[in-house]
Amino acid sequence: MINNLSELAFFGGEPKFKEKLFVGRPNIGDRQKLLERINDMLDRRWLSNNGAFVQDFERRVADYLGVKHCIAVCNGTIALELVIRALELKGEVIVPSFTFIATVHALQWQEITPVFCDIDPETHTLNPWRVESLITPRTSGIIGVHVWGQPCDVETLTQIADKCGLKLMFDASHAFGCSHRGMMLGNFGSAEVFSFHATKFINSFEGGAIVTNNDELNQKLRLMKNFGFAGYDNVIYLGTNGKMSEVSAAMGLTSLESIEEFIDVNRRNYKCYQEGLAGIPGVSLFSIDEAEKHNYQYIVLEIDEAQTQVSRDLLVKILHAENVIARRYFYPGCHRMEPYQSYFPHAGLLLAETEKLTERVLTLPTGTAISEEDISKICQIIRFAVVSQFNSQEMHLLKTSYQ
Ligand code: T4K
Repeated sequence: MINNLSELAFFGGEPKFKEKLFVGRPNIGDRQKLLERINDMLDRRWLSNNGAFVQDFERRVADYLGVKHCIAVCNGTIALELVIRALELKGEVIVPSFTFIATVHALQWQEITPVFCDIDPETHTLNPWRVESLITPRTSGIIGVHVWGQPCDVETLTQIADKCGLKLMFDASHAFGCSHRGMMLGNFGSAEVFSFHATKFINSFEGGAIVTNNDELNQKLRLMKNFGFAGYDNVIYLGTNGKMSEVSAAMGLTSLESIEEFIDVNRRNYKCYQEGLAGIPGVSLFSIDEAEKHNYQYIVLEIDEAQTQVSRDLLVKILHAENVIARRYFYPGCHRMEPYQSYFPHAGLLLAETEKLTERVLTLPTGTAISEEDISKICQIIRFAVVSQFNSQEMHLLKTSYQ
């Protein structure tokens, strides 16, 4: 329990945590099993290029999602780039600004113009009605992002794409293990992309996957991720090196085998946060539809400064001082980062909800590295910071201190 302002680390108290608590601390899974796999891989001397672990990982991911094909790759960014190229997107592609920068870079890297679309403030995903208003003769596709594992409005986006002859793909980097109307994400659009980066729900150190129910696209992507080779000495596409290594697949398989445990821990953490934050004015926890499958991988808060008195940014400072390394995903929005800010300096005018959200949102640590006790302490810090009403001198100190 915190009773006095001087107990906050920001005002000179002992930090509530000795070690830093990070958002995105990796889940490890069965370490022994991983080491056995790595030994097996070394004994077999097969380290990359569509090895046995990669093939097994692809099969198991596809089975888990109920999707026809899974193509494992070296990271989520390359996965996005490969799908964009394989679908022959060009000209303009509609994409949210409220996403990790990789979604947008994957377009610009191929000299395709990202057209930033606003989001629905409830779901944090593309607002389909706004999508429609941005379509021009140069538009070739739409990329939806299931941010926090929250499904996009896939039905409306599919209708719009079909009606206007556009390609539709999804960045499902956050959404492994999540469903929409009973169907696993991974089954929508022409293809969906996952990230298995260390910070993700399922990780392969670095890694990613493309999943699709389209046989032709699957064939094409398999060749494109391996330089375009269609057999020894025969290149038939412009390809790249997108291959997943065997050691990554070994971690991916081990991670996948612990998926139920990870979900249980994340769900427990989510419930603890729900309880610990209940009733704090102006602090709301992003809600998860419990009727669907979910990975509970992100603990997302929205801070309404009009009610909390402390802004999101001051709260982040207070938490960091306590060694709780909360993050402002996805501040300030891709449209305010380079090169997009210079290319489209007025993009924000059409992104009112994105701009509001990037000022309000913060994510907190969860996963297997966090205990219920940790969460209870984090919630106490937030509650105290909001209800204690700083005087003007304290507020000045908070505002002017270096973070
Ligand atoms: N699309 C979306 C919607 C994405 O969110 C991402 C990635 C992608 C596409 C691209 O997928 P990849 O190409 O990455 O596969 C992190 C991750 O690096 C990034 O993968 C992720 N999204 C994004 C949401 O978060 P940063 O810049 O915040 O990373 P960083 O280094 O600050 O690490 C995040 C936290 O994790 C830190 O607080 C420390 C902790 N951490 C990190 C690593 C790597 C650990 O505790 N252990 C670790 O090994 O981007």
